[in-house]
Order: sequence, then C-alpha cells, then structure tokens
Amino acid sequence: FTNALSDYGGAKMSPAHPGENLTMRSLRRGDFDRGYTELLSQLAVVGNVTREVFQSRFDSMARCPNTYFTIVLEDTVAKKVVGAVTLVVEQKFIHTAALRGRVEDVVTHRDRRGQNLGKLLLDTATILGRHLGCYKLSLECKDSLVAFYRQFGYQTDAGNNYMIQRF
Ligand code: 16G
Repeated sequence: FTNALSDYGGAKMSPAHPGENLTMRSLRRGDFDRGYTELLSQLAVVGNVTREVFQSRFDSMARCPNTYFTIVLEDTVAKKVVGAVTLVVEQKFIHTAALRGRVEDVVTHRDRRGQNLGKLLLDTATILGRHLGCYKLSLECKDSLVAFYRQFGYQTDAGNNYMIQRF
C-alpha cells in the first residue's frame, strides 16, 4: 500500500508519494516546533499545551506500545505539520481478545484543504487499522462530515448510540 498509487480525483497520491514537498510519517517529539498543536487547534480547543507538556504527553504515549499511531503530513519546505490522524488501538477481552481501533483527531490545515490530504490520511489510518487486525474501527464526527467519512466505509450505526458525559 505505501507505494500503491490510488486515484484521488485525478491526482495520484499514496503514503510514499503524498504530493510535492510533502512527506507522511509518524508524529515526532519535535513536532511541537512544527506546529502540531497549532494544527490541532483547528479541530478543537487545545489550551495551554507548552513544549514541555507536549513532550511529556508524547513520552507517556510512547510508553504504551502498539496503542497510539499518530500519522502526520509534513510540508518539508515550510517544516510544518499540515495534516494528522491518530489511530488508537484498544485491547479487548471480547471477540476473542480482539483489538478495536478508534480514529481520532483528524485535521487538515485550513490552507491545505481541498487537496485530498484528509482522504489520504484516512485511507492510511483505515488500512493500518485493518493491518493491525482491528475487528472494527470507529470515529465521532459532526453531521457535516458524515458524508466525508462514509467514503472510507464508516456508517452510522442504527440502534447503537454515541453517548457522552462532559466534565
Ligand atoms: C472530533 C474528532 C475527535 C476529537 C473531537 C474533539 C475525528 C474523527 N473526530 O469528534 O477525534 O477528539 O472532535 O471534540 O477527528 P471536543 O473538543 O468536542 O471533545
């Protein structure tokens, strides 16, 4: 897959060839300085996450092997992270001690939207989840993004409700 070129509305893209001056790779400890938290703030409230806080959270995630897979797209000229997706792999007892994947924090920089970068990131996370053996992948999204996520095989699940409690 990493070399296979898929059709993205005429443009040929793949993780190995995400586009001119773009590279796809795992999140790094140094990505605070490449604007990762700034990018996340285009999705949700990030709050006061300093470099120290970022690095400490990065380190604690790294101590959970095979759990947090954050994939980013870096603009290699600007040295900025312009897109990201996180696959979180949860270990279960059910389904014969299965793995369940959650797709989280999908964001494309506002200046880079409409270039199929989100689609490439989602395809990559979905294929990674399958490759790791997840029996299902799920995500939460706004009404306006339901159609976007449908193209990757996600569906709203009648009878299964997404419930939430906020603190
Ligand atoms: C969206 C995100 C989710 C993120 C949440 C933050 C995707 C597919 N979903 O639901 O990962 O955690 O927004 O929203 O990227 P909140 O600030 O309201 O919790």
